[in-house]
Amino acid sequence: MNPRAKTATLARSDESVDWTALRDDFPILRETVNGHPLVYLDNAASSQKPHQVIDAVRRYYEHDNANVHRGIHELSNRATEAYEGARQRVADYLNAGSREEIIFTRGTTEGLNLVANTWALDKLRQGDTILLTEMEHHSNLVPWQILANRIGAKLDFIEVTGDDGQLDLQWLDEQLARARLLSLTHISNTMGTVNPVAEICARARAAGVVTVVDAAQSAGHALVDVQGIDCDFLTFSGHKTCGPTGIGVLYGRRELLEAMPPYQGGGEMILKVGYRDSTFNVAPHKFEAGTPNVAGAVGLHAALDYLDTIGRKAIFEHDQRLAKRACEHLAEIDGIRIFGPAEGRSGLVSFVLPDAHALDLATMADQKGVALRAGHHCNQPLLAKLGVAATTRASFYFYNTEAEVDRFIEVLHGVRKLFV
Ligand code: C6P
Repeated sequence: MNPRAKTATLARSDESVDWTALRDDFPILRETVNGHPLVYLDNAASSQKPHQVIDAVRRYYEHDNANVHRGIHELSNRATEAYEGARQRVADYLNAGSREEIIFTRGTTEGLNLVANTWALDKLRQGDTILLTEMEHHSNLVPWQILANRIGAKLDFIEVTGDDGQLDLQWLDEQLARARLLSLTHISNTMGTVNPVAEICARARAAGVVTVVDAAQSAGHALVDVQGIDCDFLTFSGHKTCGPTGIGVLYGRRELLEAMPPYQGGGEMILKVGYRDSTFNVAPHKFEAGTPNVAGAVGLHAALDYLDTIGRKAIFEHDQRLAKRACEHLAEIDGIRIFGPAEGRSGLVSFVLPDAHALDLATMADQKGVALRAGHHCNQPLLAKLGVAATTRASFYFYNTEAEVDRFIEVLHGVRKLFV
């Protein structure tokens, strides 16, 4: 274990939480859809928001709203305090060394594009290799393709072994020896695989390879400790962690951030501007041009408080328990293909039925109030490798219940009867 990792944190167990009572915090869970109680199983796409987050955003707009870092007036000071307070909260949540290592972005996608267009564009040269995995979301693939085409760099991939969704790490050291940067997902949004990112980043560090972790599917569900993982960059989205849309986070190791060129130009990111030249602000402000999403940061702060009050260990165990229950029931269906690892998967399950198309299934489940996702899940190359055009995905969160898993299975059986 890395000595800087946060060890004793958030160790509350699954059994000590009243999961059903937590549902009352989420107004949207009282919705009915097509005349049925909503069963929301599309949490990997976006989570729902507790009233604590909604109230925090409302309170900010009703009492503190102004621009940040600019005014000398009271409201601007309050807004600045709220914004920088949120930055500190994120630093604590990720166990970052300091809040200067936290950049606010629009989401995971922007975090990855930021690294590609700053550190990587500055440091990588023609012929350099960027190492990815075959299970990356398009957000962690397309920015690297654009960069590679621009500078003449090469892409290499850690292979996925098959339907079990494991990374084939047997060639990792050889691949790292040829690479300058490794960017990989912590949890796969299609397979539910939890990748051993700390082990992989340690091997990358030994090979002198800079690491980027896509924590879109893990930050709201599990303990994500940047010093424990010992990565160089890590990014996530607020909207998947009970926070608002339009706000996200990029963590960057301080030494790297300080040496990096800015991302976008504009207000906030400068120290002094002349007609022909400018000097830039220090990190993280150097990477946050223009008026930031202050209300989003305030909402994210409330969301992270909310998640830590429950406990991330307990949340992860709960998610896993629901996914396991769903997998056990799904496995009883003849000819079903379930993707992802048999053991240790995160709280989501993706599958293909022999007799019903994924999109038809999700459409008909919606008629019964069950929200699923169907399609390629922004994983087109992975699905092509697996030989499927689309899967149906159920993704769980702490406010889902066992009764909802059973309802999903019941609806699935009902829909199948229409096809066979
Ligand atoms: N996956 C899903 O339904 P943004 O859109 O920037 O908040 O997150 C992008 C992203 C990046 N990496 C991973 C692993 C992701 O799962 C996602 C978003 C959603 O699976 C929408 S496609």
